[in-house]
Amino acid sequence: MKQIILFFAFLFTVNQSHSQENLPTDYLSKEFHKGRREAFRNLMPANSVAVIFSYPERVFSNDMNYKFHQNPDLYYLSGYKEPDAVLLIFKENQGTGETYNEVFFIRERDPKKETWTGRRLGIEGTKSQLGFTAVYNGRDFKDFPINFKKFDKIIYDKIPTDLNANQTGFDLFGLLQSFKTKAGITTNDNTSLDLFADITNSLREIKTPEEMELMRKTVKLSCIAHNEVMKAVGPQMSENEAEGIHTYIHKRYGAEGEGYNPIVGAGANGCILHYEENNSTKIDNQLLLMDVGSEYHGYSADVTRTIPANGKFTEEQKAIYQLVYDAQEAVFKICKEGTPLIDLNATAKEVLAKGLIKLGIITDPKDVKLYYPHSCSHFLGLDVHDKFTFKGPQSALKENMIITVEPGIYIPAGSKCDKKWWNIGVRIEDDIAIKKDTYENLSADSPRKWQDIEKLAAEKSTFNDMKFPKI
Ligand SMILES: [Mn+2]
Repeated sequence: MKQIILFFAFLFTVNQSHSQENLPTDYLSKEFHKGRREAFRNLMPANSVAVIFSYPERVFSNDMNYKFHQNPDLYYLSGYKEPDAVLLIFKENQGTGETYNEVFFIRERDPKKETWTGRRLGIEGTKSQLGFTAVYNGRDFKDFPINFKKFDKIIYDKIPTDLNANQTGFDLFGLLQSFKTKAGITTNDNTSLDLFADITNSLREIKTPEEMELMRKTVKLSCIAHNEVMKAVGPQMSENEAEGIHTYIHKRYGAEGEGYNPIVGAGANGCILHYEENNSTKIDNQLLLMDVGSEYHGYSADVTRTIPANGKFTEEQKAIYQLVYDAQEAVFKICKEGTPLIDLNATAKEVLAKGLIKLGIITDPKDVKLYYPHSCSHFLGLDVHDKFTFKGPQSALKENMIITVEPGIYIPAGSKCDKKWWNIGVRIEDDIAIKKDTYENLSADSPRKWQDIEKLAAEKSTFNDMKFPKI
């Protein structure tokens, strides 16, 4: 027992005397986050306050939580990556004497807990690393002198309703309770949701140069992962292992993880749009559809490649693949500022319908939706399905937006067409930065032409030579 106590005493000392070393140096800067708060404030109406909470922690199993993921809006506005926090942004300066226009209530430092669950930034760290001036511990929110009732508008997002208080009472649940009491919110008053969404949508849909740099990085390293799997994959490999190569490479390049659950599906599984089991033990001589993208410092890539496990497309696979490729090329051509958002999918659909008719798979162009049931594009950034403004048919692409272009064709077994097409599922997805008169394909590092994929598949991968003991 004494040894154990000594051990913890040792950890405690280490924790107290050393801040963390060898951290990544390319996080978003505090100036970035400050700039985003200023932009947010500019869009707020007069005499208003915005209240932005961290995401809740969620149970994985018994006393283990899922790895915490910050609310992307709070991360965007602050850079803070811990739970149990609330940020207040005021339109006008508050207080007398030393005035302030933002206050941040964060998770209190607790050396004992930090020994178990990791370092906390605390008040000092939030001031020095994230550039805030008015920072308090969460416990101080309850009695902090803010008269919410004096504001014409309180701007906040959806409030989670399924949380329980922990022992401290100063966690997210406690902060939410204090907010509701202070602001006099008795029901789930959602009147400010539209305004919160309008502001965050209009900011986040346009990427700043700093964000663009992180987007380039997350997409680039995801392409490296796709390319390595193209080389490594074979009929004997499992879906799970193919996924593992992706996730290994993401981490190898410093990504925190994936922006969404990877979809790695062979043959029939490739025809299931959000297939996430990835548990087929043998890919066999089938097509492998991989929709996998890393999350790097909060920013998600979203790249899909479809490859033949044995390195060669069959004639039927090639025909479908080429059709999806052509649809993607047609959409790329209109990727520039001013193109109405609704034109993207209309273009993809038209090419796919014509092609499916030509191949004899459908006769009525309307039936394209049987084999192409989703849409062509979404915004990309801190969320894989990122925030954007849609105000009807006039909403158009703008410079520095990032969208995906991802047509696909999925022909499950039993479809009303020649059997030779069954179990072919193809999606090609790239991440596109919109410019004034053109576009930039951020995922151009991973081959899209079937000829280029076959060429790369013929190369050997480092992973082919890895040997592990049998179990
Ligand atoms: Mn996507």
